Amino acid sequence: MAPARPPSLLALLLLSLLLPQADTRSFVVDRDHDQFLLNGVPFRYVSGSLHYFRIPRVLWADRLLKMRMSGLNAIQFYVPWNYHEPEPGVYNFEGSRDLIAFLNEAYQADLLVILRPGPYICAEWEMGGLPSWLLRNPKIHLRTSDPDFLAAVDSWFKVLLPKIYPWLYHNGGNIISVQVENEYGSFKACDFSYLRHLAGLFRALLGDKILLFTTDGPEGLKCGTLKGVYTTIDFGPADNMTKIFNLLRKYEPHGPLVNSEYYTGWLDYWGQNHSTRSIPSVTRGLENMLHLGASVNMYMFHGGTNFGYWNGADEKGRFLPITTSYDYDAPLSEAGDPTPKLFALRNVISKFQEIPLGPLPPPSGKMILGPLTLRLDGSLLAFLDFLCPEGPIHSVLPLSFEAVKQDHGFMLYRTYLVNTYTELTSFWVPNNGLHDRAYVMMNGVFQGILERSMQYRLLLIGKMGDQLDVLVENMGRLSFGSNSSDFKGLLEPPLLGHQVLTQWSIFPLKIDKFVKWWLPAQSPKMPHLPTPSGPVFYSTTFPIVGTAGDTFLYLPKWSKGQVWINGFNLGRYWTKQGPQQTLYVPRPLLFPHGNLNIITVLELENVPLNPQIQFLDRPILNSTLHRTYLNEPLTHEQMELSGH
Ligand code: 6DJ
Repeated sequence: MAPARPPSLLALLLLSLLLPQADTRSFVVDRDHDQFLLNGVPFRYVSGSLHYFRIPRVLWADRLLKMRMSGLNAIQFYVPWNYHEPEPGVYNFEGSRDLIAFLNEAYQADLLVILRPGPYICAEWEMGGLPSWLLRNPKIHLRTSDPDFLAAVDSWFKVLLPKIYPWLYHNGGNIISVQVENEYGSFKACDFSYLRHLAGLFRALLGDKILLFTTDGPEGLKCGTLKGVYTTIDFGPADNMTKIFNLLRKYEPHGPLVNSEYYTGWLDYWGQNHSTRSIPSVTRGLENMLHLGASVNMYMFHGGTNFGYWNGADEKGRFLPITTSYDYDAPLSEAGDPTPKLFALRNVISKFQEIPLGPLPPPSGKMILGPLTLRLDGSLLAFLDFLCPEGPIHSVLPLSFEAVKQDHGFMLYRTYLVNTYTELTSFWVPNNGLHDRAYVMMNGVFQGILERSMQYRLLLIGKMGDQLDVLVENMGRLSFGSNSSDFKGLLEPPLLGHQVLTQWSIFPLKIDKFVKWWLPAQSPKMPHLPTPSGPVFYSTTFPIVGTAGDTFLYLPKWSKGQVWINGFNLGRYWTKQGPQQTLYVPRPLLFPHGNLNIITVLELENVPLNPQIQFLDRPILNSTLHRTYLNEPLTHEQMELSGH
């Protein structure tokens, strides 16, 4: 690897004029006294995680202020590589991807920064933050010293790290430490030359002064730690703190104890119960660690939202995609409201360090609207020419998303039957080769779904020449639990009876572009579709009288799909599966004062008889109940269920 070019003297001079005096600033480990020193003075951080990529940019300052007012003196966050390098060599640091603006806002809020640039971040984020274009080379070994992986990592970090260099604490910025990889010890490869390569790269691009560290769970310390890189650990309130810190001491005998991820809550999977962590358990654990003098980062302090297609997934015996909400039962709710957990934690923190004077901003105003009736725009198949204007790719065998450079979303696979099937014949994808969910149509008529990790088969009849369409949904690439790459699409040719289906036309769909361009008024009045409908677009326009507020979109009795507000992809809903029932709609997405807003829904399975939606003033994240709250106030029980 070529040595990095240091920033020019002029740049450093300008920087030292812009930022506070750099030469007195230092953040180091004091091994003699098991503590950190900030500018030579004993220091401990009480930090919280939030992810700028899960929060609309206009709300960053609000969340940061609330975190500072909660008594935190630092924040910790990841940098997702796939969010910033959408194509090899193409970088995006604009708008909600403006990492430097975020660092600056943290600076304004008087918060230090613990930075976690990966390259792998886990975080329940699509592919753990790695760009899916890496998989265009199907042989690549992610998170190892495979030269192809390292070359991509090196060129990314040669763009990213010089940007953050001026923001290092000793250069006058707010970044006090930088994490190398993420829970690497939990990954089976255990490739020390990869970890060493990363540490070397960080040193070359960031210099010798910055504190580098690793984070692992107790079982990951063996493969996740590296000499010369400070070892920290992660664990939650239910874990045995004494035992785990004693174990940490075997790897890092001297220096401050650090829990880099103290879990205030936990993530949610579709189809499982909503996760919570009780306030007493979380506060007790924090108090114990602060008593020991440990530095702590709370994961998450504010969770945010997996907008668009950005959710990750885990593999635990089966494929488990993460919900759109990343509320995490965190102290600051998904909508950025202080919760009782926040006040309880702030109270604990106040026993150990000063809390800034002044009140915490109150919860944001919430908006109730609707019910609104949506109008059918048409079935997805009817829009194929718009969704895939370049036309299909032809291939004897189906190709993966990665092979045709479709990163996210949906692809349609089409073939025509070469035989006639008069009796019900099973249709399926062998070897779990469907990633992740398929919506099957014969001559445009919806036949049902197939799903990854499930032994589903559909029973079809059809005659020679009939058109078979398989719409495949990528439900988010694995972020944890698998040691192999998560390709998407039809990874094996489907079978109809004993017949291997070949001769495919593959349509990569640009649905987000289409939604931005398509106006609901363009659709003529459409007749009702048969039920279940299969993939269909519904939409409507609606004005907001006066100002807009944060709100929660509820799609009662809708099944599963994707939803956009004013062209912004809010994410996936899966009312039928739960536990999440509402989608957070941040107020900046809405047009106030009588202007028209557009909502577009892609329902994948079945539209309710009454195709209505409603905007609620509270989230429902913990229910799979198939009842409608339309026009009714929530019952006491439902309020409790939704954490209110
Ligand atoms: O570093 C990880 C976080 O990004 C640690 N962690 C969190 C986030 O993903 S699940 C939730 C997880 N690690 C997987 C191992 C859990 C036992």
